[in-house]
Amino acid sequence: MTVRSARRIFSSTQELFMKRVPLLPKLTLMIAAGAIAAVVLYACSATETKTNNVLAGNAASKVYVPPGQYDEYYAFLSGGFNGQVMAYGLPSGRLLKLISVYSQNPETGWGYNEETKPMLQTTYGFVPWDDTHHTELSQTNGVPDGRWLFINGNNTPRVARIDLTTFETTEILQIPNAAGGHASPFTTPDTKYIVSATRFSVPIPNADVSISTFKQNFKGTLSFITADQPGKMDISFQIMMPGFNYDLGHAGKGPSNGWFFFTMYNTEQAYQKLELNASQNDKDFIAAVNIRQAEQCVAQGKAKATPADYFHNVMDAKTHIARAERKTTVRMLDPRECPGVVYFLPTPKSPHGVDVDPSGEYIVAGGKLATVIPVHSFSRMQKAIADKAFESDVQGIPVLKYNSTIAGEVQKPGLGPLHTEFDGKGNAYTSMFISSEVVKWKLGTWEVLDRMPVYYSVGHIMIPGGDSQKPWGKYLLSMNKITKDRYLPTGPELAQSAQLIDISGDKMKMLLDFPTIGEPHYAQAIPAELIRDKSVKFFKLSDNANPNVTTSEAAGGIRRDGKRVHVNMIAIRSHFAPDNLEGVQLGDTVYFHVTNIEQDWDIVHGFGVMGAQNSEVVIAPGATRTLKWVPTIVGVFPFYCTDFCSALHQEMQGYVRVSPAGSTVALTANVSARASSQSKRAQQTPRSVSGPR
Ligand code: K7E
Ligand code: CUA
Repeated sequence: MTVRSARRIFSSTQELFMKRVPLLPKLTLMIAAGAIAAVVLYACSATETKTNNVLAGNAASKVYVPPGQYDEYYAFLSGGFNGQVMAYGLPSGRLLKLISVYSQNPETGWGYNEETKPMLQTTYGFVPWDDTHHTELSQTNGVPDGRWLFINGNNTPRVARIDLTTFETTEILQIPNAAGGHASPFTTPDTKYIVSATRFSVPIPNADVSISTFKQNFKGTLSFITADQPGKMDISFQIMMPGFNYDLGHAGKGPSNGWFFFTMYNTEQAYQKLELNASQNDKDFIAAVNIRQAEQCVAQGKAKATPADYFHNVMDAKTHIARAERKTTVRMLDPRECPGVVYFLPTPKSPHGVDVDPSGEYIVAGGKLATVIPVHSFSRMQKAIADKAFESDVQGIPVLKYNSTIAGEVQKPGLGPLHTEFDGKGNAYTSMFISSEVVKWKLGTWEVLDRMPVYYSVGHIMIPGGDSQKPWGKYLLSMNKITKDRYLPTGPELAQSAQLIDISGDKMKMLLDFPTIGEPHYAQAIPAELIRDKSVKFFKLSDNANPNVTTSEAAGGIRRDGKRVHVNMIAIRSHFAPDNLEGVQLGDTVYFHVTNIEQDWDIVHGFGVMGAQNSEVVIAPGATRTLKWVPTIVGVFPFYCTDFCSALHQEMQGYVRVSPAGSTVALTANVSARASSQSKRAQQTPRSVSGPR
């Protein structure tokens, strides 16, 4: 009980007295009522403290993972405007790893070292940042399988694949004919396709036109990307759509498998002051895309080969070097040429999320300005299509009647419904951005069952597997945009937060509150055993096909190629070899190719050189990483290991001497006495790799 509700008792006690004993002097009454209220208040606060402590104790034990023990789930939270992905353990909320995707990361050298730079290549050149919104686990038969994690790039539309055996980004595909890859990278139940839809309509192909020609010239596209073969992501086809804003998507499943649903807003086609002008229509749409029909039309040659400009970047599994390939065409489908490929379902009002329940029958929209949560029925939609229950047509796309597809509406759910997840037990949970709560309701009866306040302004919520056919419905994670007074102040900018809620019982229970990095929009989670045991511990040195690999100390060295100087170097506890380099001249570009020749789990070395206008690199055991360095002044510059790897980590260092251009100092690479003696021993045995190149 709170002080406020105790006050309510106080005043009602007062009223009671007033009614029953109207003749008593008012003052006596006040004193009597005050005394009662004080007792009530005291008793209440005492019980409250006790109950809270008991609750808190319970909650703590439910999220407590003792030192040395593993979490039950891996959770992958998007990093929002930091452009990366964070892996957390649940229920503890422990941060396990920041996975570099679209943003350069000086902590590891991602996007700074030569091997990974091509991953960030786009038609706009090297793009060192993006905005990630939605993580999506690959699925088999509609269930997350722990093979890959996909993540969208929202700003420069891209999709990325993260390999969950290494937790490394292995592939990035740019999406052409698009602007704002927001409805992405949601998967079909077999991971045959992931999708990306334009958030912002633009001229397609993009062109220099007046913005006021929006209605004539601006279009949207829906991209279907083949995703089930690592290294081979590609745009299978695009569908040209009217110039609206496309927001979110989810695949059908079970009976609706083969369909994809996308929300859209700004059907008003406003191009200025959208806040006002795109909120006029009472209903916008969900687009229902028939994938099989699209595939058929593509097979019949109805998709036009359309010029497109985009990059496909792949990290080679053997060399650990990324290559970027430019592509020039896509197949574009016009719904007018392929009847039955898209239908519009009217949906109130400026819908945001669209979520399909585990049975595949219900399609739930989050109408952020709507007063209800509208739920469409897939079977009713099919009947409406068969009956041609159309109310109109938008650029060749039939609009179904609202009443012909709607299954029900959740009444008075709260304010600002955004996203819905499912527990697999017939319940749905919807985030309410404006009223800052998670609302639990029942599929089929649409009744609200429970509410949980969250702090504050929740965006997405996530149940492990909660958008799949088999949710693990034990926990719900609420990802909140605003934390205000929740944590110790850290200046004007505060962390976003995640809150873990127990949903195993009838009533939701708040368990844990932890700050997050960047702004997680969506997240995915999966039982740890589906990933844990497949985790790679080190890269086999014998499999390292990087042309600049150095597999033994004896193989290290230095060589000049015009103005380029290549250093082949190994790192092992606790030295580099070679560790003294001379003969570098001003005007040279130096490439340090460092191979970590350790073959042991978690033995990582780093490499940094003084004055480098780059970053350091971190090198996993068995891997080779190349740091480019352009010296700007003459002198002697130390380099050192940046990862505290061993007792003699501080000894893990070397020097590189830079002489004036045209100097006669010979190009030499010395190794330390210890490395040198090891080299001699190594030289007596046959070497798999020839000396410095
Ligand atoms: Cu609602 Cu980008 Cu999915 Cu943010 S999005 S919350
Ligand atoms: Cu190697 Cu520190």
